[in-house]
Parts: sequence; structure tokens; C-alpha cells
Amino acid sequence: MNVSPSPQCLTPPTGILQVPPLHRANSAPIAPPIQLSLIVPTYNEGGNVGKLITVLSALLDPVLPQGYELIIVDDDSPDRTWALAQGYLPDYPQLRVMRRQGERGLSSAVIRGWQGAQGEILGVIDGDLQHPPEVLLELLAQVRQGADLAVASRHIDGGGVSDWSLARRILSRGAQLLGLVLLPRAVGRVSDPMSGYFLVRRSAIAARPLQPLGYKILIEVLGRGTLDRVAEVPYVFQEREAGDSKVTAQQYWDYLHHLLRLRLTTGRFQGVKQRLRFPVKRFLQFGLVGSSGLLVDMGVLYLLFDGLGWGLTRSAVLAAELAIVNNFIWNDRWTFREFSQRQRQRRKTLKRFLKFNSICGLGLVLKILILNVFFNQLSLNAYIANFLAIALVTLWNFWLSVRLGWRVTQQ
Ligand SMILES: Nc1nc2c(ncn2[C@@H]2O[C@H](COP(=O)(O)OP(=O)(O)OP(=O)(O)O)[C@@H](O)[C@H]2O)c(=O)[nH]1
Ligand SMILES: [Mg+2]
Repeated sequence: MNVSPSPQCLTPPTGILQVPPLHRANSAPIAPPIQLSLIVPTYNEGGNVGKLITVLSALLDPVLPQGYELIIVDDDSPDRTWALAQGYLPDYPQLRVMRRQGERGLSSAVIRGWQGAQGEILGVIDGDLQHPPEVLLELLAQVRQGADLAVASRHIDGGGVSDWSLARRILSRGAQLLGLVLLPRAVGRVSDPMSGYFLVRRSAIAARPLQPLGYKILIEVLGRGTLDRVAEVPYVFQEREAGDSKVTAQQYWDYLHHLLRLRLTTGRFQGVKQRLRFPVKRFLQFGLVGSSGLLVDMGVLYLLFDGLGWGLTRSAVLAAELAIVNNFIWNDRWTFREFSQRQRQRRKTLKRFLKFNSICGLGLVLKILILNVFFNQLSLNAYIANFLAIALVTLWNFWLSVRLGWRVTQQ
């Protein structure tokens, strides 16, 4: 026979994944009320869980005395992480442990934790100490100052990854790019949509069914939440000290599946509205800059090919590159001024320049393809075909520049 379980041992909720709104009046009289509920999803984190509990409690006790709860949601780990965590319950009154049996997965563990939580501010942090605990206080400060979502980011100044291989960096950035293309409005709101370390106001996600898949719970929050203000705080992703990563190729598939599901189930009308709100003024500026680039291109070509007698290809390549430099400078200082002003560091400017170069390079390939189709397949006049190709590619370049080139996260 089981002894009656401690109230600090939470029963995993069942049914749909939906966070209830907060009903203070119905909750047990606790003084002071819980403000922050931080979920720690764990699977085989026996080597980390003890240290995590002590570090997080020491950090939060002075800031929110009795006003927070730390909820370990463990998926019945074979290394008995849940039992180890339960061992800390008597000494840590703000600690709760939820042992899930029969349901698995990081994202659903986080939501089950939020479903059993009492706080108005809900959060998540990894259980392997890769997320620096002290950043939590900065995230909390952001929410207290009015943010609906505060995300710890590796991709703003002061953030980073400690020792990732090139392959992992490329995979992570590739996944982010895919998200930007498929779900630009949601994913584009933060610089690090892959972050698993954030706080969100309960009211921003309450009372709506959530359908996360795999690891990227933040994508679900961005896609389905009502988030007026989003803030970011930099952090450096630490190396694991104990235990093993649970990341497998399956997580990449889940991520793709998750993005597509969100694409199909959210934002359809937003997409229409967005199309109707085409940024005409900015596009005209972009077109004007493009025309100035054409002049630079022609002028340099004339100078090198006719004036200096260089070969045609060499002259054309240099002329095109100088035109790109010209366009970049004007677009950065004029067309997309308000974006570049917020990211003025030299490294960021260089990054924007390289992105713009790739966008233009891709545009050139596209232009030649379109020109050939119009001229060879549709038998249009060469100059009309060229004009149409330039117009289409300018639109394409503009779209990519807005989506990827001068993208700044909303603060
Ligand atoms: N409850 C629960 N937690 C999980 C599950 N999978 C992973 N976790 C926890 O989620 C957190 C992040 O998982 P990790 O495997 O460390 O993933 P990561 O930090 O993105 O990647 P690494 O840098 O390789 O460690 C850790 O605290 C894991 O223990 C799961 O299926 N259920
Ligand atoms: Mg980890």
C-alpha cells in the first residue's frame, strides 16, 4: 500500500494540452501567492538534478520568497531522476516533482508542468545546467517590466554557444532559416526561436489547445500565443557537465512537422492581411536604390571594359559587385534604416552585407533563368524579357531582404 503522497508530488494532468487561466480565488490559500512557476523537464538527469535544485532555489529564494515553484517534470527516467528529486522535497518547500508515466517528450512535459502550475508567470529551463541560472533573474525582470514573453537568446550581443561543432551550428541556423521561411511572423519575432529557456505570461497562452511536437516548445508559444511585447536576454549555452544529450535525428523531423502543422493551423488570415499591407514605400526606395546600382554597374563596366581594356567577364563581375556594394550601403542607410540602426555593430553590418550578397547572387541566377524562359520559350522581345526579368527579380530580392536581410527581432 502506498503512503499518501506529499502535496509537493504533482499528479500529471491528462487530456488535451491546454493551460488553464489563473483562478486565484479557487486556489488553496497560500501566502504569498505563487508568481513564477518554472518547469524543468528531465530525462535521465540524475547527475544534474540535485545541483540544479540547489542553485535555482538559492537564486530565487531571496527574490521571490515563497513566491515561486520549481517543477521537475520527469518522464519516469530509468536512472530514477524523479526519485532523486523527491529526496529534496523536505528541504525545499518550493520544489514540486511530477513523474509522468505513459506519456513522453520534452514539449508535452513542459505543458503538463504548466497545467499543474499556479504561477502567473510560466517558464522553462533545461535540467542539465546548460542554461545559466542567473539569466533567469533578467528574464523575470523583463516580464515584470511588461514583456509577455522573455526569451534567453544565444544570437544577440553577449550571447553565444560555447563549443559547438560547425555542423551543429549549421544545423541550428538552417533550422532557424526554415522556420523563418515557413512561419516568418512567428519565428521572426525572436533572434533565437530554438531557445528552450524562456518565461511567458500565463494569460498569453491560457485556454487554447496547444499541439507541440518534439523539442521546440518556444515555436508553439510564438505560433499560438498572444504576445504583444517580446523581450530577449543574452546567454551563452554551456557545455553539459553530466549525463547525455537526448537529441536525435528524430527531433529534426519533429521540428519540420511542427512548423508545417503551425503553418497550416495558424496565421492563414494574418498571411492575407500581411500581403495586403505590402510595404509600397519601402519597395519604391529599394527600387530606386536598385536603379542607382544599375548606373554604377554600367559606369564601372564602361570604365573597365572600354576604358582599361579588361576582359568582359572580369569587368562585368567587378561592376556587379560594386553595384551590390552601392545598393547595400543605400539600403542599409536609407531603405531599412530603422532596422540597421538597432544593429550597428561592425560584425552585424558585415553579416547583413554577406546576406545581401547571397540574395543578389541568387537573384542573378533567377534573372538569367527567367530571361531565358521569356526569350526562348515565350518568344518575347529580348528587351521586354529583360525588363520583366529585372522587375520580377527585384520583387524577389526585396522579399528576401525583408525576410532575411534586414530582419530585426522585436524588443
Ligand atoms: N521530461 C522530459 N524531458 C526531456 C525529454 N527529452 C529531453 N528532456 C530534457 O530536456 C532538456 C533538454 O534536453 P537535451 O537532450 O539536453 O537537449 P539540448 O540541451 O537541446 O541538447 P544538448 O546540447 O545536446 O544537451 C534536458 O533537461 C533533458 O533532460 C523527454 O522526453 N521528457
Ligand atoms: Mg542539453
